[in-house]
Amino acid sequence: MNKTIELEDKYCAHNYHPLPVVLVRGEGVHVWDDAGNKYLDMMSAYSAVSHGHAHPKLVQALTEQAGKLAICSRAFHSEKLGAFLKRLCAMTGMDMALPMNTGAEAVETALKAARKWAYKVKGVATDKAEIIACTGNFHGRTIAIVAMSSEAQYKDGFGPFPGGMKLVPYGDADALEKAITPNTAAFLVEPIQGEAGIVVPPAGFLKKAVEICKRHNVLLIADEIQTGLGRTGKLLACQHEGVQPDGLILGKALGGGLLPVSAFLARKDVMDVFHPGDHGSTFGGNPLAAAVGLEALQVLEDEKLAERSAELGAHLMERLHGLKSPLIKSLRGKGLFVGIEIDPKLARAREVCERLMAQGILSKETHETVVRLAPPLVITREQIDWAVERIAAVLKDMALKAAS
Ligand code: PXG
Repeated sequence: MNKTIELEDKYCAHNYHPLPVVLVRGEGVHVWDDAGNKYLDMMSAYSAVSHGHAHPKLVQALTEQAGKLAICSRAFHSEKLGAFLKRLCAMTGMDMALPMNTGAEAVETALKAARKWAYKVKGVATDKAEIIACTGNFHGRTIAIVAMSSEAQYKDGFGPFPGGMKLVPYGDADALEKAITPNTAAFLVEPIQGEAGIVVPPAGFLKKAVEICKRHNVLLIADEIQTGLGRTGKLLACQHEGVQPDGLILGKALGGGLLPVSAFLARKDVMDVFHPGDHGSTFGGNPLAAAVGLEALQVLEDEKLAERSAELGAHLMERLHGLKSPLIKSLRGKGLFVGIEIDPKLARAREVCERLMAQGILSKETHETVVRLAPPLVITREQIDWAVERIAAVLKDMALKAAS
């Protein structure tokens, strides 16, 4: 075993099963391993690297701010936090934002906001508030969040769980309406389920869901940690259906591929439930995060990353449809957020990823059957074509093996 991997294997908890490659450098859409091999990154750290690795403008914003003031905590004001959140609110059509670091923290923030809004504004009786989430959801890994999971492994050994969570089948608006009671605070939903395997709900689902939520005075909170900031071909995936959520959760790409930066955004009447001391985080909204986040939004607009994702995602999908491999059971996604569902009778998605790695493409399977393709949004058409040729060769080889 490679010495670096051996060390990690010995001292790092085994809560992941990485592909056997040690990455040492990244630039744009490429990463390099410790032996100097170059790979096309078709995963972008689960969409955290939408801007590409080491984007020069983002690295400059980071280093300039790091040399000036990196961390000061929210006990004090800092120069760029207001400007960053103003820009974020203006771009997403929200009134206010609460900055955090990781996705799970921002989801936790959303849950707390929804509950407090239910008690203080909607008038739900103490401790009766309910949150409705969807089967197949992935919102992170805290205890409150895995309490909402329909995946047995995410919960196994971590109980007891907080109550007040309900699940409805993803994509089923009627089930949502049936599940709502006078105690329902919020409906939490991913516009496209990433971890579930790039699952796109039936057309019109989000639009119906937002109408139902409005009718019952329930907050629709969109978890766009993975789908947001251009990944699916619009700034927000909700915009494919013209939906403006009451609450919005962003993370991953908000940190420009350099830092963990997340935020919960909402209408003013929701955000106003928070008073000093109710909620927070030492690092949330730190000067470094604000400087990088602000520049990440600027680059997103300047380089038209959402538009690129729409155009190049359509091209990638068209090319993949052209492969006609027996291994491909279905192709799903929007923009540069694509899942290739592999027929489990013929091959394992993990093996596809391992073989792609040998061809210079990094990706990661999800749920044993789906190969995820979500490259940095700065990828070019030529680079996509290069990747599709290799994907075609790998699938062809594996189809021959499966047939023999
Ligand atoms: N919501 C969604 C939709 C996500 O995809 C989270 C919340 C949680 O974000 P944080 O920053 O707390 O991981 C995610 C995360 C992993 C992993 O390595 C995480 C995600 C996707 C795939 C793997 O645990 N998404």
